Amino acid sequence: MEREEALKIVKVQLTEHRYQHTLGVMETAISLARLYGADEKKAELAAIFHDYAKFRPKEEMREIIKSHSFPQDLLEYNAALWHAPVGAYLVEKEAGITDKEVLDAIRYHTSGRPGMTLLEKIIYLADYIEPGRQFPGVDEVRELAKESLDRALIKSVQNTINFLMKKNQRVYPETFHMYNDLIKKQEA
Ligand code: DGI
Ligand code: FE
Ligand code: FE
Repeated sequence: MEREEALKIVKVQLTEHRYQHTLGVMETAISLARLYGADEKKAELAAIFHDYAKFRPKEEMREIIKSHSFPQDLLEYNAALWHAPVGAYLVEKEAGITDKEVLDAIRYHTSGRPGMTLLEKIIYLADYIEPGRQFPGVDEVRELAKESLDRALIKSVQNTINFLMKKNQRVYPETFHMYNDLIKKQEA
Protein backbone atom coordinates (compact mmCIF):
# COMPACT_ATOMS: atom_id res chain seq x y z
CA MET A 1 0.00 0.00 0.00
CA GLU A 2 1.26 3.47 -0.86
CA ARG A 3 1.84 6.18 1.72
CA GLU A 4 -1.04 8.45 0.62
CA GLU A 5 -3.62 5.68 0.78
CA ALA A 6 -2.39 4.47 4.17
CA LEU A 7 -2.41 7.99 5.62
CA LYS A 8 -5.95 8.54 4.39
CA ILE A 9 -7.13 5.36 6.13
CA VAL A 10 -5.41 6.28 9.38
CA LYS A 11 -6.35 9.96 9.49
CA VAL A 12 -10.06 9.32 10.13
CA GLN A 13 -9.18 7.03 13.06
CA LEU A 14 -7.14 9.66 14.89
CA THR A 15 -7.31 13.11 16.40
CA GLU A 16 -5.32 15.84 14.63
CA HIS A 17 -2.70 15.72 17.39
CA ARG A 18 -2.30 11.97 17.12
CA TYR A 19 -2.15 12.22 13.33
CA GLN A 20 0.71 14.73 13.59
CA HIS A 21 2.44 12.31 15.99
CA THR A 22 1.96 9.57 13.39
CA LEU A 23 3.63 11.71 10.70
CA GLY A 24 6.54 12.27 13.09
CA VAL A 25 6.86 8.55 13.77
CA MET A 26 6.76 7.89 10.01
CA GLU A 27 9.61 10.29 9.22
CA THR A 28 11.67 9.07 12.18
CA ALA A 29 11.09 5.41 11.36
CA ILE A 30 12.18 5.92 7.75
CA SER A 31 15.38 7.67 8.91
CA LEU A 32 16.14 4.90 11.40
CA ALA A 33 15.45 2.24 8.76
CA ARG A 34 17.93 3.94 6.43
CA LEU A 35 20.52 4.27 9.20
CA TYR A 36 20.22 0.70 10.46
CA GLY A 37 19.50 -1.09 7.17
CA ALA A 38 15.85 -2.04 7.59
CA ASP A 39 13.19 -2.06 4.88
CA GLU A 40 12.12 1.59 4.57
CA LYS A 41 8.73 0.82 3.02
CA LYS A 42 7.86 -1.57 5.84
CA ALA A 43 9.01 0.96 8.41
CA GLU A 44 6.85 3.60 6.75
CA LEU A 45 3.76 1.38 6.70
CA ALA A 46 4.16 0.12 10.28
CA ALA A 47 4.69 3.68 11.52
CA ILE A 48 1.62 4.99 9.72
CA PHE A 49 -0.59 2.30 11.24
CA HIS A 50 1.06 1.92 14.66
CA ASP A 51 -1.60 3.87 16.62
CA TYR A 52 -4.54 2.87 14.42
CA ALA A 53 -6.55 1.54 17.39
CA LYS A 54 -5.58 4.29 19.85
CA PHE A 55 -9.11 5.70 20.07
CA ARG A 56 -11.14 2.51 20.03
CA PRO A 57 -13.42 2.21 23.06
CA LYS A 58 -11.86 0.23 25.90
CA GLU A 59 -14.76 -2.22 25.90
CA GLU A 60 -14.30 -2.98 22.21
CA MET A 61 -10.58 -3.61 22.76
CA ARG A 62 -11.27 -5.79 25.80
CA GLU A 63 -13.73 -7.92 23.79
CA ILE A 64 -11.28 -8.31 20.90
CA ILE A 65 -8.54 -9.45 23.31
CA LYS A 66 -10.90 -11.84 25.09
CA SER A 67 -12.25 -13.50 21.98
CA HIS A 68 -8.98 -14.05 20.10
CA SER A 69 -5.63 -15.63 20.76
CA PHE A 70 -4.06 -12.60 22.37
CA PRO A 71 -2.08 -12.98 25.61
CA GLN A 72 -4.93 -12.80 28.11
CA ASP A 73 -2.69 -11.32 30.81
CA LEU A 74 -2.86 -8.02 28.89
CA LEU A 75 -6.24 -7.52 30.54
CA GLU A 76 -4.55 -7.49 33.96
CA TYR A 77 -2.32 -4.56 33.01
CA ASN A 78 -2.68 -0.95 31.91
CA ALA A 79 -5.29 -0.47 29.20
CA ALA A 80 -2.77 1.84 27.48
CA LEU A 81 -1.12 -1.39 26.28
CA TRP A 82 -4.14 -2.71 24.43
CA HIS A 83 -4.19 -0.50 21.33
CA ALA A 84 -0.98 -2.10 20.07
CA PRO A 85 -2.06 -5.76 19.68
CA VAL A 86 -5.63 -4.72 18.90
CA GLY A 87 -4.24 -2.35 16.29
CA ALA A 88 -2.32 -5.17 14.61
CA TYR A 89 -5.53 -7.20 14.49
CA LEU A 90 -7.70 -4.37 13.13
CA VAL A 91 -5.17 -3.17 10.59
CA GLU A 92 -5.18 -6.64 9.07
CA LYS A 93 -8.94 -6.95 9.22
CA GLU A 94 -9.97 -3.43 8.21
CA ALA A 95 -7.08 -2.11 6.12
CA GLY A 96 -5.98 -5.42 4.58
CA ILE A 97 -2.37 -5.22 5.75
CA THR A 98 -1.02 -8.79 5.76
CA ASP A 99 2.75 -8.38 6.11
CA LYS A 100 3.60 -10.21 9.34
CA GLU A 101 6.68 -8.11 10.06
CA VAL A 102 4.65 -4.93 9.76
CA LEU A 103 1.84 -6.34 11.91
CA ASP A 104 4.30 -7.47 14.61
CA ALA A 105 5.94 -4.04 14.66
CA ILE A 106 2.49 -2.61 15.39
CA ARG A 107 1.68 -5.39 17.89
CA TYR A 108 4.79 -4.85 20.03
CA HIS A 109 5.21 -1.09 19.70
CA THR A 110 3.99 -0.38 23.26
CA SER A 111 4.95 -3.36 25.43
CA GLY A 112 8.10 -4.36 23.57
CA ARG A 113 9.17 -7.98 23.90
CA PRO A 114 12.37 -10.02 24.20
CA GLY A 115 13.96 -10.86 20.87
CA MET A 116 12.55 -7.87 19.02
CA THR A 117 13.20 -7.74 15.28
CA LEU A 118 15.00 -4.79 13.69
CA LEU A 119 11.69 -3.42 12.41
CA GLU A 120 10.03 -3.78 15.83
CA LYS A 121 12.90 -1.90 17.46
CA ILE A 122 12.71 0.88 14.89
CA ILE A 123 8.98 1.44 15.40
CA TYR A 124 9.30 1.26 19.19
CA LEU A 125 12.09 3.83 19.16
CA ALA A 126 10.57 6.10 16.50
CA ASP A 127 7.40 6.24 18.61
CA TYR A 128 9.50 7.36 21.57
CA ILE A 129 11.72 9.98 19.88
CA GLU A 130 9.64 11.47 17.05
CA PRO A 131 10.07 15.29 16.96
CA GLY A 132 6.74 15.99 18.70
CA ARG A 133 7.71 14.11 21.87
CA GLN A 134 8.79 16.26 24.78
CA PHE A 135 9.17 14.17 27.93
CA PRO A 136 12.23 14.24 30.22
CA GLY A 137 15.16 12.25 28.87
CA VAL A 138 13.98 12.16 25.26
CA ASP A 139 16.90 14.22 23.96
CA GLU A 140 19.39 11.77 25.45
CA VAL A 141 17.60 8.93 23.66
CA ARG A 142 17.59 10.94 20.40
CA GLU A 143 21.37 11.26 20.67
CA LEU A 144 21.84 7.58 21.47
CA ALA A 145 19.64 6.63 18.51
CA LYS A 146 22.26 8.07 16.15
CA GLU A 147 24.90 5.68 17.51
CA SER A 148 23.24 2.55 18.76
CA LEU A 149 19.72 1.27 18.33
CA ASP A 150 20.01 -1.06 21.33
CA ARG A 151 21.47 1.52 23.68
CA ALA A 152 18.72 3.95 22.73
CA LEU A 153 16.11 1.24 23.33
CA ILE A 154 17.57 0.37 26.73
CA LYS A 155 17.40 4.00 27.81
CA SER A 156 13.85 4.44 26.55
CA VAL A 157 12.55 1.30 28.24
CA GLN A 158 14.34 2.26 31.47
CA ASN A 159 12.66 5.66 31.33
CA THR A 160 9.25 4.08 30.75
CA ILE A 161 9.66 1.55 33.59
CA ASN A 162 10.84 4.34 35.93
CA PHE A 163 7.90 6.51 34.90
CA LEU A 164 5.40 3.75 35.62
CA MET A 165 7.03 2.84 38.93
CA LYS A 166 7.04 6.46 40.12
CA LYS A 167 3.30 6.51 39.56
CA ASN A 168 2.91 3.19 41.43
CA GLN A 169 1.63 1.56 38.26
CA ARG A 170 2.01 -2.04 37.27
CA VAL A 171 4.58 -2.88 34.60
CA TYR A 172 3.71 -5.50 32.01
CA PRO A 173 6.21 -8.40 32.33
CA GLU A 174 7.03 -8.32 28.61
CA THR A 175 8.44 -4.82 29.11
CA PHE A 176 10.82 -6.17 31.76
CA HIS A 177 11.64 -9.11 29.48
CA MET A 178 12.51 -6.68 26.69
CA TYR A 179 14.77 -4.75 29.06
CA ASN A 180 16.50 -7.90 30.38
CA ASP A 181 17.01 -9.27 26.88
CA LEU A 182 18.67 -6.07 25.65
CA ILE A 183 20.91 -5.86 28.72
CA LYS A 184 21.93 -9.50 28.34
CA LYS A 185 22.90 -8.89 24.71
CA GLN A 186 24.83 -5.78 25.67
CA GLU A 187 26.81 -7.74 28.30
CA ALA A 188 27.68 -10.46 25.81
O1 DGI B 1 0.49 5.32 21.84
P1 DGI B 1 1.56 6.31 22.19
O2 DGI B 1 1.12 7.30 23.22
O3 DGI B 1 2.16 6.97 21.01
O4 DGI B 1 2.78 5.51 22.88
P2 DGI B 1 2.78 3.98 23.38
O5 DGI B 1 2.08 3.11 22.45
O6 DGI B 1 4.22 3.66 23.65
O7 DGI B 1 1.97 4.00 24.72
C1 DGI B 1 2.67 4.53 25.79
C2 DGI B 1 1.98 4.49 27.08
O8 DGI B 1 1.77 3.16 27.59
C3 DGI B 1 2.96 5.15 28.02
O9 DGI B 1 2.34 6.30 28.56
C4 DGI B 1 3.27 4.13 29.04
C5 DGI B 1 2.06 3.24 28.97
N1 DGI B 1 2.21 1.95 29.59
C6 DGI B 1 1.39 1.49 30.55
N2 DGI B 1 1.80 0.31 30.99
C7 DGI B 1 2.90 -0.01 30.30
C8 DGI B 1 3.17 1.03 29.38
N3 DGI B 1 4.22 0.99 28.55
C9 DGI B 1 5.03 -0.11 28.62
N4 DGI B 1 6.09 -0.19 27.79
N5 DGI B 1 4.81 -1.14 29.50
C10 DGI B 1 3.78 -1.13 30.37
O10 DGI B 1 3.59 -2.05 31.17
FE1 FE C 1 0.92 3.61 20.66
FE1 FE D 1 2.49 6.32 19.02
